[in-house]
Amino acid sequence: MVNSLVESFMDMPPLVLVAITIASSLFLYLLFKKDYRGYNLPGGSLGFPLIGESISFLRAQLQDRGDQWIHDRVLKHGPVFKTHMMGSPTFVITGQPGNKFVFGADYDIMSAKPPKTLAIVAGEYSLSDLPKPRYLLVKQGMVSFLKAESLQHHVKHMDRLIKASLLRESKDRDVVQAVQFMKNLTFEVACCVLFGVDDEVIIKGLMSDFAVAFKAFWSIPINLPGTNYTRGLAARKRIVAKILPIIQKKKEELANGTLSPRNDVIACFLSIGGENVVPLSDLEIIDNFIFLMIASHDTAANLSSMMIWKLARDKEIYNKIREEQLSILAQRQGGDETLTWIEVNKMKYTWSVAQELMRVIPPLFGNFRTTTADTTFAGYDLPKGWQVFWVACETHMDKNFFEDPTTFDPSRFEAKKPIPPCTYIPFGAGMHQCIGNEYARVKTLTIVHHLVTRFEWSQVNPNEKISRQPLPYPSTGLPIKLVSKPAVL
Ligand code: HEM
Ligand SMILES: *[C@@H]1O[C@H](CO)[C@@H](O)[C@H](O)[C@H]1NC(C)=O
Ligand SMILES: *[C@@H]1O[C@H](CO)[C@@H](O)[C@H](O)[C@H]1NC(C)=O
Ligand SMILES: *[C@@H]1O[C@H](CO)[C@@H](O)[C@H](O)[C@H]1NC(C)=O
Ligand SMILES: CC(=O)N[C@H]1CO[C@H](CO)[C@@H](O)[C@@H]1O
Repeated sequence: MVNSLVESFMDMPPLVLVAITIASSLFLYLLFKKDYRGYNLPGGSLGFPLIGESISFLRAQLQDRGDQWIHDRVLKHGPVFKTHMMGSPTFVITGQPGNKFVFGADYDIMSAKPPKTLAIVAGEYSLSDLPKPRYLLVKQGMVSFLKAESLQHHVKHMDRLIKASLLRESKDRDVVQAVQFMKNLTFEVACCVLFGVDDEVIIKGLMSDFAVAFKAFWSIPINLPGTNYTRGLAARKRIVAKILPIIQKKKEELANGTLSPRNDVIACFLSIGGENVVPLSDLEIIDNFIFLMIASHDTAANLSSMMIWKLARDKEIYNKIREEQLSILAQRQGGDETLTWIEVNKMKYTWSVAQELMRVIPPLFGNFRTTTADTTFAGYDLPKGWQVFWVACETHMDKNFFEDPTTFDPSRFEAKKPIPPCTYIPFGAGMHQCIGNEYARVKTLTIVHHLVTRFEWSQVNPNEKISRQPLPYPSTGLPIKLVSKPAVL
């Protein structure tokens, strides 16, 4: 068949051959690229049809050259350029004006819908898939737990869990895989504190279900037995089956007054109501439970393990942090065995180290939006349906905003001069800005507090490489020797 086709090509007059070649490339062109004549698009390459520049970008990330990949194109094309990633034509928008544009865009211009695989595992009602009015309502439910006024009542609980977990881990193992340990700890704290689920058997079960579900996000959505995607869907079913009875129980406890409406995020969801407000359905609660678990898990666990990494390598910073933490203990007025909200807020230097770490190595490299209408930015046309990719590295490493940007200097966050808006964006900004930043701060500071005051640790592989895929990725999972030492006070 192929042979005869080739033979018949050979027989054709050259002019016909040329015509066929032109026609077929035109067909391919129309198939893969819509016609954007008349649009003033920025510079950049759409790469190969379908795969575009995805592979080149992912390879750069793996070699920890993601920042450079972006920067090379900014130098060539300016702060806005076009490319093709994850199956769609994409605008990469960088720089302060660009960040302001993306973070300021409302639903009529851009949606923050995640990739399809995430929507299927997290469910059709998860936060970023909701229409704006419902989005605002569900987010209000999350914020009523995550805002500082509520969160401060959970510091003791968080502190007890973290201290116990660190002590257990240091007793049980000679070498601790810090990345996995911080994931386990983050998950346990999220179940107990964020969601008010403290049954150990259920937590263990959820942990293994989520581990399978997390794998499905990066999978190709093909529903065949044995694929990560199909396993992810099955894991979602098991998660739903575990959470439904918990929701039911919380409903009863809220009704008979044994559960406070601010006890945890699920209680907050169940307490949403009022005039003209349709309460959240069980499915809406479950989908957003899963969504929050996804939004909070890797990012917060990453920050904690990166702090462990940084403090193991930089004795000067370690000593300053230890000094700050010990002085907090020294000022403690007897009695209290656990950290308090006031004490957490005194950990200014420790947090400035975490902030600087997130400047140099942001847990989230960037994120996608999709344009919902034709729009313009910086003189360029952005057609409807394109992806927009914002990235943190360009402004984080811009010497106009951060003097001597390659130097690790936590004091830039203690300076009186405020950081210009939309230049430091580890938590994003604007409407979709992270609402878990306070929770992440309290959790990270509590872990560091106990680590520096009660433990000593060192890296087993001091030369371990850290790349991105796309989160910061220590190549051997950051093994550490963790030993507890006698309490100082
Ligand atoms: C160090 C830890 C964390 C980092 C670096 C981080 C980073 C981010 C970033 C950059 C965004 C904005 C995404 C965008 O605009 O495209 C975001 C959104 C969000 N984060 Fe976080 N996050 C962290 C922890 C958490 C935690 C602990 C929670 C929940 C308890 C959480 C919940 C959310 C939610 C719900 C959104 C979506 C907000 C919206 O779309 O309105 N995050 N996060
Ligand atoms: C994390 O939790 C899993 C499941 O409970 C356990 O098998 C594993 O050993 C834990 N890893 C670390 C480093 O704590
Ligand atoms: C499933 O996920 C694992 C771990 O992320 C990965 O190594 C494996 O290649 C994936 N399998 C498929 C078929 O994508
Ligand atoms: C309230 O409801 C919960 C869940 O049904 C039940 O376990 C508990 O005993 C009830 N408490 C009171 C005081 O009625
Ligand atoms: C530093 C760190 O903890 N990196 C981890 C961040 O999360 C991803 C995804 O789970 C891991 O692969 C990294 O090792």
